[in-house]
Amino acid sequence: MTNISVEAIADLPPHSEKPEDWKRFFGFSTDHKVIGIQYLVTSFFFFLVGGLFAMIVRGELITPEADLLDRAVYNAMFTMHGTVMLFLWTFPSLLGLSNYLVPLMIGAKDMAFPRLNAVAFWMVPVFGIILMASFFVPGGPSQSGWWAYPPVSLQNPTGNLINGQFLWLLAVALSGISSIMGGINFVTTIFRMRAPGMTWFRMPLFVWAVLSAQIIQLFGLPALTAGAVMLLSDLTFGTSFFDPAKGGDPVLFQHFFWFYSHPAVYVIILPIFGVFSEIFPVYARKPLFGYKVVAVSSLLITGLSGIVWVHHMYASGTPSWMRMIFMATTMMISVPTGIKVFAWVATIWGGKIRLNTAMLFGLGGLTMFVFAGITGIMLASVPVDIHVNNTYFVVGHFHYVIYGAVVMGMYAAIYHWFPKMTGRMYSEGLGKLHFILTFIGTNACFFPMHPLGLQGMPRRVASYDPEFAFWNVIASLGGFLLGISTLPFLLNMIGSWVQGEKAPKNPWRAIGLEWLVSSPPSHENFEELPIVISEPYGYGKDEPLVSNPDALEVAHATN
Ligand code: HEM
Ligand SMILES: [Cu+2]
Repeated sequence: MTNISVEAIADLPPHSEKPEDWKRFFGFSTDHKVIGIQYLVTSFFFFLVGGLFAMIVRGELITPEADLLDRAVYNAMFTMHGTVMLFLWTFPSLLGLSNYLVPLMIGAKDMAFPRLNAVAFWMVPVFGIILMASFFVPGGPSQSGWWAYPPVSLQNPTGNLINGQFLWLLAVALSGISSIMGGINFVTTIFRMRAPGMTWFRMPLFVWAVLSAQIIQLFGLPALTAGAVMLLSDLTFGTSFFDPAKGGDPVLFQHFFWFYSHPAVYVIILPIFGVFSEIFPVYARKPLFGYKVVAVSSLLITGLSGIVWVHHMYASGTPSWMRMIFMATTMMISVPTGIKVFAWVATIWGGKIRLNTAMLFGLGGLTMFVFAGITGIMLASVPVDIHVNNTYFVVGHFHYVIYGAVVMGMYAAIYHWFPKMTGRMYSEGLGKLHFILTFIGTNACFFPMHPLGLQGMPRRVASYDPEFAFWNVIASLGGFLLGISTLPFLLNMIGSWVQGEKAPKNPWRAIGLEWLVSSPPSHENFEELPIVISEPYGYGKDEPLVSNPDALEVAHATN
């Protein structure tokens, strides 16, 4: 079966961009690999910005009194921290990874709509600037948290049209539009541009995961964007969709918000599940256990993700019968998720494990995810959630997911594909130092939040009762360690890219189309399309992946 869209390839601009030319990273490029790296680098910049805000928040919380910042500034800090981390780091960095890998992994020469792809990327710095501009308007940035719940988010004490909340809503709406463009592009690319022989069940699991995640974007984002626009209208034009003072319904906003924002956590975690599925077979040198079941479980998670959002609203006056239904649907998601965890453990089990930096981050991320899964099931149960709702327990749970699994999984991916992306090898010594600091820092920072929450420390407060001081000091020290942990990473990435050892085509002896082409790949990826003849993850089976490897190689030798 051939799924090549001729029109889409003909749409590519005729010029050829040489992989050695670094200037192309600073301009409007339509090469999915350049766009992928542009996304990754831009989002890492914002990761550092969001991290700086986190350091300020933890700096305030190292003592019980609110002595470092004004309370309003504190509120702005955690709001901007959460917003930057989600909309400017997590989503764009995952899009960057997906952009780089998906066409290579399915044997395509580019994404289906290369120009749309570039436009979607360039919107990221634009809404980043809009969001940062809120530091310079009277009244400062939004203080209502990344949830932006009304009626708090409808307060506008300055009375100005351009205020922090307005800019926040504008940035979020633009981010939604950019992500919808990305969703259309990925779904089309995966459906229409697979190389000959790349059937559904020969597709790498990372591609299955990206497909499942991007389907969520297409059904969920319209709800969030609609909610944001209605809120913007309440704030700016005095309509009363959500304003209780004028007869509006603030809980309605929560439905709009969580109908998207719960599934969004799978938009974030599914690609990381995909990374785990790619990395474990390579470094354990075994086929992935239960490939087809793992593939289908991604789609199952996508389906279930749409019917669980009310678990964020157990304490919002939701009637008991409804809470019970959503508790049941939420618990159901642990089934396909558990299947994946089981498959990874079975893959690693008894393998010849190579503990390089990429694998360490993969294993570390998996461990952290399992821990977060346990606290997640606790939060899904109505009685537990009623007790710890809006305490630090919740903050601890989601940072285990988002730092432990997502950030560590992202690091695993960056190390694993670094030689492919840059044509250079990274330094294992610096990489391992980075891993150790990250692993200790994550646990020291976020574990203490669980006992704090169980003891009743509320979230989003600048000061607290001195009985909570002990765990908060540890959390703050852990947070600062995490800040420091980014230094060896930066040093490694920049240093190795400039003067690392030259990387061969396939340094990890991995199986996958991306490893058949040169490092870094040429502008067109494949001179001649690969013809896929076997299933992925055939470690130890000695089967060729494509019937024309020589054609691919010859084409690249001339490049
Ligand atoms: C060094 C790393 C980090 C530290 C020390 C840290 C710390 C914190 C703290 C203390 C809060 C405030 C909790 C509250 O008042 O409710 C918070 C909130 C939050 N964090 Fe982090 N965090 C870090 C990394 C991340 C990352 C990587 C992400 C996402 C990718 C993230 C996403 C969030 C979100 C969404 C909130 C909620 C903000 C809100 O309530 O509006 N954090 N974080
Ligand atoms: Cu949820």
